[in-house]
Amino acid sequence: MNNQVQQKPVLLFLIPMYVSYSSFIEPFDNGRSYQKKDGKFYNSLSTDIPLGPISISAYVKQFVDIDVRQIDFNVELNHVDAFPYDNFRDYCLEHLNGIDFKPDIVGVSSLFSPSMFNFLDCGSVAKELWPEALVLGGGNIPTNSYEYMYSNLECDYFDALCFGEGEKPLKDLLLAEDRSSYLETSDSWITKSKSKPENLFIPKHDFIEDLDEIPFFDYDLIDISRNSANPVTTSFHSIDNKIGFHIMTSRGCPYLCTFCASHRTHGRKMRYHSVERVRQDLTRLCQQYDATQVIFQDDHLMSDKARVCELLDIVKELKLDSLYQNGLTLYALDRPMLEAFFNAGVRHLVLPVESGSEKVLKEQMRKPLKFGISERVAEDCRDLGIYTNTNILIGMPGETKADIEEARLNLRRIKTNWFNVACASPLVGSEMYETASRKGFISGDVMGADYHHAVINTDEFSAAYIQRMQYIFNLELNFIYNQDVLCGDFEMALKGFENVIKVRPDHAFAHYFAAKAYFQLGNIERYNACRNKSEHFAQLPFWKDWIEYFQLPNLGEEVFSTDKASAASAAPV
Ligand code: B12
Ligand code: SF4
Repeated sequence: MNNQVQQKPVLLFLIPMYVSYSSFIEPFDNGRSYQKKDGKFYNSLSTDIPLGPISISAYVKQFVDIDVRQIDFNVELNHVDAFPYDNFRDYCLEHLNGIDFKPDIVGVSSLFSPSMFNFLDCGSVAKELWPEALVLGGGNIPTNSYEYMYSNLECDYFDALCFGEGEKPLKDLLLAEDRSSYLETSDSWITKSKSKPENLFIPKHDFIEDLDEIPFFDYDLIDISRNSANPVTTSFHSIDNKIGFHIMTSRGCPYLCTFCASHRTHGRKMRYHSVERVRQDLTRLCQQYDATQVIFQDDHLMSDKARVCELLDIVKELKLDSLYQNGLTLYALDRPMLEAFFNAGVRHLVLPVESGSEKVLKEQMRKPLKFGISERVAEDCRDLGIYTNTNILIGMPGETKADIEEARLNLRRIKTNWFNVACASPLVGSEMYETASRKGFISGDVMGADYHHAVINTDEFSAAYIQRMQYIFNLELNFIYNQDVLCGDFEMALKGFENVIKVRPDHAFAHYFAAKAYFQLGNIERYNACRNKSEHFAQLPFWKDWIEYFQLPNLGEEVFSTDKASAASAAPV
């Protein structure tokens, strides 16, 4: 009798570090960072559950007996005590050299342009270590940049790159008798030879129309306790380090926002999981994985309001906390809808206001949104007790300095709790990228375009101007004209300031405004502590400049008025 056990083929998904090596080891001044045991500061890495690979895994396992594993370098790197490497590749090589299995297929998955070179490193290390393995790439990066990757970067180590969603293309590849010839003939796989311009190959999406055909995602691929130290979700106001499970109940978005690249991978047509299926998944996450919180990642959750109400009922019934990381379409958030969110326990929403200029919203962003709606939604949320973050972009091609000044004034009317102000980034795959590159507006590294660094120079403004204005907006909207302070909610304002201090302990403005809030609350001990810190950090040249720019008065001089409203009067005109 032959006792030899037939080994299943192993498919290994690799998730590269999402940020570039340089921004990992030298985090931006205005970004999130954390200190490792080696004493150095590193950029924060998001550790959201990668839904692409766990969806593909669940789908292909229906057809093929395969052992799927996954290494998410963002999770791994959040757990190392030091990073003594000169580049990501050396780390990747050492890590993968140490694993105790040999994959037959390696699937590198990446969604974000800044991770392009780490994505390539994963592919090249995989081929070096396991030359026999089929090395594949998928996600937004190869979907949008396959030509550039094969022709300019000569990434021969990738046997093929997947265009768009990967469930069906990978299933068909795994089932193919001759995988090499399948890759050469499939419409959704791009190989080096197919990508040569003379072949005129145009890849096509191979979507699953009814998302219920994908079984319950393979959450077993991740170790949730390691993923849960997620700097993104822990920054949510209502989060108390709970274990959050990401889900996506629909795919696609019909809108045409010029700065968005999502449609390139998922298309513009809405596709859904049925409400019943969402109920089953959420119930299973609660029962089998002890989930207490779910994080919806849908691009356009609000496309069907009646469906959203049903989903909220399920969330409520299962007593789940729920987060909506992507901004929800504002026009759909009328008062009854916001009440439905509140009744389902939602206490935090992200508002994609994007601009304070109607002209920019309409002409530069093609966003179907009236500024008045944004004002109303923020006010309703405050009234109901839903904390809001508001996303703002500045520096779109076609935006003028006058538009930016108009936005700067108008945004002071949005009664949100916090603003996230970003420099418009030309995401590869977006219309904005096409426009900006056609007009020669892009300077610097678009692959690194991650909303922290301005890279667009137009006839109207320079990237340096946008970079500076982004920080002015940030300081002005979050500190000088902080809406919690203006509304007299000093406790809430303090949460925001303390959050900033947690990630930037030398933030002189956060200490300054925290001191003012403590004073208003009558906590003189904390007032003194924050005031001392603010004065200490105000000596740093960086903060000296900004204090001078905003002409911040010395704390002791104006704060000793007991009139609460005086906090607002400290704002310079
Ligand atoms: C959730 C999400 C996040 C999460 C993290 C997601 C994660 N870990 O998976 C967080 C909040 C961290 C995040 C952050 C950011 N995000 Co984001 N995000 C998304 C979002 C909304 C959903 C991703 C998702 O889960 N999709 C669902 C799954 C099922 O699809 P998928 O991951 O694409 O996988 C499918 C295919 O890509 C493919 N595939 C994927 N991998 C593989 C591998 C193989 C081998 C194969 C064959 C196929 C394959 O098949 C999968 C199944 O169909 C997308 C938009 C979107 N709809 O995809 C934007 C998106 C990816 N984000 C985007 C951006 C710009 C950002 C930020 C820069 C935004 C910011 N302001 O900071 C940051 C960057 C983070 C960083 N550098 O650290 C852009 C990226 C475009 C680009 N070229 O860079 C997108 C496309 C949105 C947009 N507006 O265009 N994001
Ligand atoms: S930004 Fe959001 S609403 Fe606009 S097209 Fe992209 S997914 Fe749709």
